[in-house]
Amino acid sequence: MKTIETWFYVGLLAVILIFGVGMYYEGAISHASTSTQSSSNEYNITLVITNQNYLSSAGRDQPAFYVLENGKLMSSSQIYLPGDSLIRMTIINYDSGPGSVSSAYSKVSGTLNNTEYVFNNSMVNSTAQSGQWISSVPSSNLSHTFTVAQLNLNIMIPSQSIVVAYFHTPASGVLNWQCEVDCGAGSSGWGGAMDTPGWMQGEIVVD
Ligand SMILES: [Cu+2]
Repeated sequence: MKTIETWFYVGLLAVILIFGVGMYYEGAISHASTSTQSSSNEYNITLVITNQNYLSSAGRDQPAFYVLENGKLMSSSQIYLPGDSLIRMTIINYDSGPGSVSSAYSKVSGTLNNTEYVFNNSMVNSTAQSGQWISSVPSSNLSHTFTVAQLNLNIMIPSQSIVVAYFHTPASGVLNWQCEVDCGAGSSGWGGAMDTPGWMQGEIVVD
């Protein structure tokens, strides 16, 4: 009786060990291979850029970023993201270009492999799924950027396109986002939307 009981517990321990190690390996493999796919703490957010927004301080139409939430366009003056997470950001841009950007922001940075996926370039309403990974957008086709200096994050947005980019958030904090393309009002292009929160700049609240 005693021996049978001992063997039972030895067997149980073996099952737990084998199963546990197997699960650990499976977890490690799926974590490594899904860095561009879904993972448990991946968070999806979609931004939309439109170009027919009347801004009184500019006296004319200006482009603006919105956060798409439950089918509604919400203000981008404060964008909420979870901390310590892989963010999958989709940006749907109905605006055209081109605009100029300083050389500091002429490449995609701060994203997975310093790249971003662009599809439907110049065909924002197309449902075609083909696209490509890119590391920069030529200024002749650049419309806006979504730039967060504190994260060295620079997502470049071509005219009338859909962009998908992956990046990680810090544990917590309040960051500033800014478009770095001179798409606003005034002689410099840095007035109007460019210096108005919820248009071409704002905060990212990470917690
Ligand atoms: Cu812009």
